[in-house]
Amino acid sequence: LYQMIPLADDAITRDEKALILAYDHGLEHGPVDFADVPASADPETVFDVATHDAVTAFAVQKGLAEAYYPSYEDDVTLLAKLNGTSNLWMGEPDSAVNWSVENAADLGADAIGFTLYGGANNEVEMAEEFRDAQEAARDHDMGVVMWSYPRGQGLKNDTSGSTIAYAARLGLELGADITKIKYPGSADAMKWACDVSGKTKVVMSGGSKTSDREFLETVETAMDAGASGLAVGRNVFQREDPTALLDALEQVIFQEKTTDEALAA
Ligand code: FBP
Repeated sequence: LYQMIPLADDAITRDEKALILAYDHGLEHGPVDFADVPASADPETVFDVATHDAVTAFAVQKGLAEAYYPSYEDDVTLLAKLNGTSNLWMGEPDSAVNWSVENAADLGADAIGFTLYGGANNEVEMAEEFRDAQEAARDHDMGVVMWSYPRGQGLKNDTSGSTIAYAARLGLELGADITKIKYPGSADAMKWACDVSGKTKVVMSGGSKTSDREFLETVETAMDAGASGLAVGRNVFQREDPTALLDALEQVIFQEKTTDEALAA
């Protein structure tokens, strides 16, 4: 008898696709990311944005989850970003593990997020920390999302096609359900990164803010190349009207509409 086996990432996807809203920038970049739209410094503003239908998961660090998630648990799917480091850190790329899987599960998180800086001097330690988190997440039936960002002394261009394909493959090799990669600059390079990811889904990282059209076109290209969605922060919360862009992203990611169709709607 055929039986549907639930995937670990079911809770953070819809129709096998994901739109992860990321809001760990206060740690990773500092308040400078909130300067253009000061309301975005208030976590409640962005938790409200995360209640949009298009958002399949909201990625935050522990402090925001503890303080704000209890008021939103019926409307927001929590992705616990377990590690992260401030931009004040000037050493070799590394990421402190700020949050345990057990604590995240107690708070009601459906998935974990974990950064791996492949190629950094600390890659070995980070991979071992990822192992612990990945195995604990499996024990709690939580999805696993890897922020796979090769960087470090030896990696001058961390968005070349070969580096990004390697980043994508690391997610599959180490047991992520979803790997978040930077856009490697072309449809062909994105397709190769998706092709080498096997059953692990690939989502594109949003990056610094661009125009509506430019951003949607890149997302459309990534989706056509085989991506399963997007993990985006600044391109949403740095807009005066994040809802309008999420409406358009919903069409491009979940309804297979073109950028022109999404902008015309
Ligand atoms: P953006 O869409 O704003 O790029 O956010 C995605 C993200 O991965 C965040 O989770 C994280 O804070 C940030 O990018 C890290 O960016 P970087 O390390 O490249 O500066």
